[in-house]
Amino acid sequence: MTAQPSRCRVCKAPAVIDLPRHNANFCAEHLVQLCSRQMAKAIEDWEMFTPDDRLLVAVSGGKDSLAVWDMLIEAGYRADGLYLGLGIGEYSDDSGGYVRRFAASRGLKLITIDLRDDYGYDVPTAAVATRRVPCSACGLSKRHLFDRAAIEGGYDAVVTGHNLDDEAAVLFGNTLRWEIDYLGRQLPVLPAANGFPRKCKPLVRLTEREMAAYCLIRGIDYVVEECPIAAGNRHLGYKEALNEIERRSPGAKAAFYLNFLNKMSPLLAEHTASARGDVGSCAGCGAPTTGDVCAFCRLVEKSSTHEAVPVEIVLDTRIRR
Ligand code: Q46
Ligand code: ZN
Ligand code: ZN
Repeated sequence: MTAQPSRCRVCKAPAVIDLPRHNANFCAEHLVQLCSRQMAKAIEDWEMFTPDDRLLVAVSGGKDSLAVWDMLIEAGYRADGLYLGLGIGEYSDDSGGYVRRFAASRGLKLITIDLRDDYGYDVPTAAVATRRVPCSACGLSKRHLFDRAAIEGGYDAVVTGHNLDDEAAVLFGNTLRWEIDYLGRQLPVLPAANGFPRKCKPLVRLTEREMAAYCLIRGIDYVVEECPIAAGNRHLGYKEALNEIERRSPGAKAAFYLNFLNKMSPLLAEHTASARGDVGSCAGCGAPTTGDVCAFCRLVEKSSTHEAVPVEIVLDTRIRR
């Protein structure tokens, strides 16, 4: 007996992807439709933004951020891109190339900031200068510069490409340690407050695999390699663990995250609101901060005066750990 080719649930054409969590297969056209519908549902359910809003999409050159930018434009939203050059060797050079080519091919506006050119440091140097893991200085730089670009550019919201796998992995990590403050803030949309812009994650209902298929179908080229200094990152381990659970129980990952949002988040809201401290302005850059000088200005001061560190040194250090 020969196996029947799988068919699209909607139109019965040959399928390009099977999605066990939906217990269905889809052709290219209907997978793109499913992705758009899931994004629209997240935007609507969480009241992220409206077509009148001006959006700033943080694009890294990876599949998720390029896909969300593409989907927003296709859906008629006004969305510009923001690329931050992190100075992580060849990986950053390649990532920047994908972003620039994507923006140019679609005639989209792209804002570029480069840590080395504009602030005198890069992520490997900051990691050594602060004696912290690279992701710590990297994350701080991203948060600060995305917020600032959005406020200064008059954008209504910052959009990031975090997907269901990313959010479920973070939730898993925070739950393992019962990090109540982090859990309270783990929402697909954070409203503008205290000088910070609104932040939205329209892809939280879509998986990594679905986004990779979306990019393939839409002809979006993206950087496939992971960040070289992410190796050993705890989230990668959580993703693997969740993938194993998903393999045994399709749909478990989405249930874990989406039920958290529906059932647990409301219970944590009160705790989150009372945890907010007083916020003033940074003496250096004017950004909102609870101290005199914000963490980003302190990072710039420490890192820009440090001798430049090539990415290989940070890689070597990680391997020896
Ligand atoms: S935080 Fe860490 Fe990423 Fe920065 S250093 Fe690489 S892995 S790029 S999302
Ligand atoms: Zn179809
Ligand atoms: Zn500052």
